[in-house]
Amino acid sequence: MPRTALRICPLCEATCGLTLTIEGAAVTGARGDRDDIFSRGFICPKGAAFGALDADPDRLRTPLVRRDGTLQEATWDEAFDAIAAAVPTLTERYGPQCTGVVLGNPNTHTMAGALYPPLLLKALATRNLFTASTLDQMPKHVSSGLLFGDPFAIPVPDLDRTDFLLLIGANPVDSNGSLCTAPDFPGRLKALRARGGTLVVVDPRRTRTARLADRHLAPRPGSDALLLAALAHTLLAEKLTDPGTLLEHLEGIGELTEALRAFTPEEVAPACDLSAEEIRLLARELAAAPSAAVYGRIGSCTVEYGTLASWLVDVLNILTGNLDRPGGAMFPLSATAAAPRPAGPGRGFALGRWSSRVSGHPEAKGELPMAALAEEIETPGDGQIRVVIAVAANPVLSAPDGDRLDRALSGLEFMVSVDPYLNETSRHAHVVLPPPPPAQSAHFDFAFNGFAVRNQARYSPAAIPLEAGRMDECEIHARLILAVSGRHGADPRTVDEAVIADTLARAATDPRSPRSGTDPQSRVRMPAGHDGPERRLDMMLRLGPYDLVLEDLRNAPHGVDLGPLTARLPGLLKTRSGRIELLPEPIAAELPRLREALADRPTALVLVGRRHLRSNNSWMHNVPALTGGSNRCTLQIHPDDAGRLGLADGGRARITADGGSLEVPVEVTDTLRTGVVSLPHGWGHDRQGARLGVAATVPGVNVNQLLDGSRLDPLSGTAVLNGFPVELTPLP
Ligand SMILES: Nc1nc2c(c(=O)[nH]1)N[C@H]1C(S)=C(S)[C@@H](COP(=O)(O)OP(=O)(O)OC[C@H]3O[C@@H](n4cnc5c(=O)[nH]c(N)nc54)[C@H](O)[C@@H]3O)O[C@H]1N2
Ligand SMILES: Nc1nc2c(c(=O)[nH]1)N[C@H]1C(S)=C(S)[C@@H](COP(=O)(O)OP(=O)(O)OC[C@H]3O[C@@H](n4cnc5c(=O)[nH]c(N)nc54)[C@H](O)[C@@H]3O)O[C@H]1N2
Ligand code: SF4
Ligand SMILES: [Mo]
Repeated sequence: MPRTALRICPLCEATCGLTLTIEGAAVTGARGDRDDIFSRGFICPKGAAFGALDADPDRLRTPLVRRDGTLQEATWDEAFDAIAAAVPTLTERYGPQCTGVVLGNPNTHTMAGALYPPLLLKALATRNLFTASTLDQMPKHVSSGLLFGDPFAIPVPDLDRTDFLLLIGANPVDSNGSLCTAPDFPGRLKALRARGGTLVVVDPRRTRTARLADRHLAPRPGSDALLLAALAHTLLAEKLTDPGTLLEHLEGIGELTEALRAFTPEEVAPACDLSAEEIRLLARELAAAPSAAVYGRIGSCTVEYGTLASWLVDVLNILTGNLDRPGGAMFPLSATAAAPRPAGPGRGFALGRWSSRVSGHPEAKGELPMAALAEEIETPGDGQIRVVIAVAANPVLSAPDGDRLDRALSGLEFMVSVDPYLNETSRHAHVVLPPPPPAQSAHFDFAFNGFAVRNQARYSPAAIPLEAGRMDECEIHARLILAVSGRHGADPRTVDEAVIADTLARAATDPRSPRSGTDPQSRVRMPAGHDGPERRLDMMLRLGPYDLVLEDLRNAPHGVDLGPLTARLPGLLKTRSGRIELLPEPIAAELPRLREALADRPTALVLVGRRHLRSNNSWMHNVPALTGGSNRCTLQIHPDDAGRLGLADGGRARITADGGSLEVPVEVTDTLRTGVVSLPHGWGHDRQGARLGVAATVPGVNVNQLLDGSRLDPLSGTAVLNGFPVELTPLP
């Protein structure tokens, strides 16, 4: 008899509630859970393929251990024995900085990825942390750190109440949203239009999102910081600013006005390839809207001035008085966040507290640029990385110059991958530790609830019991931490219990914590749960702002609605001044570089990426239900450019940039503006030694091979993945 079970979908940031159909130990169907308090039945093709993804025969079932040069199936004990025999010896020999930790995107989609990596870093005592953030949203963390003193204080558009939404470099109709968790993002955009609101999309491609908009601007890629600076300039020059109650929390508005003086619409227009009139009009509309939110994503982050653009997005929200008010850009408050504290000065946010060894890149939020990982492994000397622990990461395809990283990883003395697949990256590991498929894992969105357009909390216990021979990913992480730190064989629960004891002790004695002084017998201090991760979740809920316990979530399988977003200023500010620092010093120091960019003009051809609804970065090309159709690795080009270059639809071309060249199939389409071509990322599944049977049949090419890793947004260390120059030649 089939049964059903609820499971939050971990396949993108929308966190839809799914109803899984389960027969025996297999997921045979998935539909949207109509009673889910947040997603209300929405599902996309990826969620619908949950069962196929769960059952992918290429998923590893047992650990792999390298013996005589080849990866062979092994028991869990053998795998952790191998790690315990290697890592402590190497760190003793070379010092703790010989280890590097690489964290990929799915860590934000698992409980294990939220709870254990900080402990792993502490156990290794290394500063060599590389994550997908420096291929993604690090500019936003840096701008929030500088403006608000907290890199995680990222405001989200109050989608369901706003009157005006300006989307910059985001395509939520295909991506389903990012740094803005909103199941059925497309439906919410349509609802905005239906209630008389306005949607403006800024994107060099006429995306499916742009097609929903009232207005679509298609500027030259990489020019958003200039456009946003001109919008802010216009608000200030035309006295259209209205910060309202924010004013008392602002520092530096006079300095900001001065710093943006050069960025008039007339000055930026040629560099953006827009008209000064349309820029002025947009500024006036933004100011006139009863409520408005500006939101930027990948196309505003992984570009040359990513941190400046991310900062200006919130400068606009502040100047128009839309930050922290309903219908504007608001700060969510998740159920596992620390309970709000009284306002006051904080510790502030510092950049560049240390630098990378080889190129001297400043750290940001404790991370070094992923684009610098290969050189840190390859370059001999004190502090050379010789051991890599990669968790849910495939940088060989996701980061610039995968061929170089490929060579670098193959020269490591030891590598561990926690990954369900033997893929382009994990094939270099000495030990691969495979987590179970999602249906066998419990789920709670520690990360995405903090970016959700409505405050809510939902918990999914594992839908299917762990298959024999499987190990829960939380236990894998706990055992890994023990194995690398000389505590191999200890009970993995001790890892969680140490965190619980430590956190409760700190909460009780922290004078600014609203939970300080609670007596040891109070309900706040008595976490419960079936295992370590559940107990930690329960503890965080108890210490959190809503006075919830895990049992409350168990009793509400479709979720607990915690209401619309509410104002959080000034309590959340952690700057040294205790105010919003509008023109932080590192930003001011970057503005001269942006002034020089006023002289930039459209060049012959630049490349941008794109995402396909039925795909996700590098790891979903192995599921037949999600492949084929329009989900192809083609080079899209405007008909005018194709004609000029002698390229035909369905033909082939050679594309060349700084880092290398590739042969690509050509797709002619007028959805791009002229001067811009688009190639998606996550492809290039043609390397030996991977075990991705379906993906290998249609491998595509790795767009990141066009990059050499030297183009970075300097403040955040984020790779420039969009808007770099390329050349094209036809192939017979
Ligand atoms: N050119 C270009 N490059 C890009 C981008 C772009 O837009 N253009 N986008 C960038 C962005 S935004 C990102 S986030 C990065 C992503 O970069 P990565 O995180 O390196 O890439 P993913 O493809 O998400 O790979 C995730 C890995 O996690 C594994 N995995 C899947 N599920 C689980 C799980 O439950 N547990 C564990 N332990 N592992 C799991 C997969 O098998 C895969 O190996 O790529 C970046 N690269
Ligand atoms: N289906 C699907 N969903 C996903 C993913 C996926 O791979 N597939 N990946 C997930 C991840 S890891 C992330 S980070 C999110 C990303 O979520 P989004 O940011 O919404 O996704 P993208 O499709 O990368 O949208 C970026 C847009 O920026 C445009 N762009 C490029 N350069 C510029 C520029 O210089 N200026 C402007 N204004 N626009 C520019 C591109 O044309 C593109 O349409 O999506 C997540 N969801
Ligand atoms: S939109 Fe995202 S969370 Fe929702 S079903 Fe699709 S992949 Fe899953
Ligand atoms: Mo991402």
